[in-house]
Amino acid sequence: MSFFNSSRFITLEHYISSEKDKHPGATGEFTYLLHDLALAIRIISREVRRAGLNDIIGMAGDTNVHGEQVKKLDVYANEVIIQSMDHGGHLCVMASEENEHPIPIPDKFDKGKYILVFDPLDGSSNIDINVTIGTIFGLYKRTDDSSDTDMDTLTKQIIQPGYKQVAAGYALYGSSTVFVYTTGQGVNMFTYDPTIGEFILFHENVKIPKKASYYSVNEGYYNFYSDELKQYLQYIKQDKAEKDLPYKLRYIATGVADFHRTLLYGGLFMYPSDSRSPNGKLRLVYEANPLAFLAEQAGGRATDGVNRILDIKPTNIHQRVPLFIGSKENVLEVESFLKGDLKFDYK
Ligand code: P6P
Repeated sequence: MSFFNSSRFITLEHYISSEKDKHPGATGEFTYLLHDLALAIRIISREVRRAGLNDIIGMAGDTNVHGEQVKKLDVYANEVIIQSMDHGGHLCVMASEENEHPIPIPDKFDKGKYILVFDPLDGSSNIDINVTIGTIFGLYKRTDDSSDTDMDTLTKQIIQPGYKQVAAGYALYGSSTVFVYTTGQGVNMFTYDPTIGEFILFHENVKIPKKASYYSVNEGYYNFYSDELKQYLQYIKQDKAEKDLPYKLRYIATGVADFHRTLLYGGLFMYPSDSRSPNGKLRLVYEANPLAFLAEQAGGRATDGVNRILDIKPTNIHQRVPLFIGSKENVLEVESFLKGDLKFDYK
């Protein structure tokens, strides 16, 4: 199945610039910001691809041949993004999965009107087995012109509901490096060609299938799920070809990779709450909200099982949220079981 639907060689920079024209009054600041972010992703991609090699060339233990402190890849990715984005003059604050508190812009740099939230390396538990990992980001405009930089003020700037995002996207470090983003004008996908150092458009205005027979969840936690969710999981395992059942299970355990497959093939990716984790595991601000913006832009749906993810008002930067995301009909189907409208007597 080919998703290539662009017959022109268009680079990410060219596409971002051309999109600027679709935003009346766009200052171009946004264009520079995405350009800087794309640079950070190129640098992270290079290091991800060398990760195994780094161990061989003497980055054993926690120091390399130069006696330098070796950083874990997710710590390295975090620093690359911060150091690529803090001096462009476009941001007033950042928030990262790796930093407990907001990341202020150093006084020596100009500040701008945007706020960047990100998970620098999602799926880092998969790094050592060479399984796809990724970077997730969301972008907001500041809510007021306060120049205060105390942590409470900066936190208030960050914890906006997801529908306020002006852009969101992710990079996927898999068999190739892919960059996917939206500015509210649809979802576009680019593949990185390291031989020319450019991201090339390969799928424009991505639309998720309305429904598909794929589901993605960690079935290992089945016994901790609600009975309503168990009914759903048993229902989709039935041998009923006329209802496109059973669904096929796919689970990478890198959320952004499970989402990417769901965006292209359709179906449902979920990380539900369970009896041990009442709010699930995924983070609202820098994981669920960016993916939810992309899903809706591609014609899909994203909820916590009841509420639209993008409408949830965060109470803190790192709060967790249950996530059901993917094809609209697949998400509505699981929601019908969760609220008891659909039942399946599997006992
Ligand atoms: P589990 C990766 O560690 C992550 O945060 C997400 O990317 C992924 O969806 C989830 O955890 C996997 O968690 O409990 O299935 O191992």
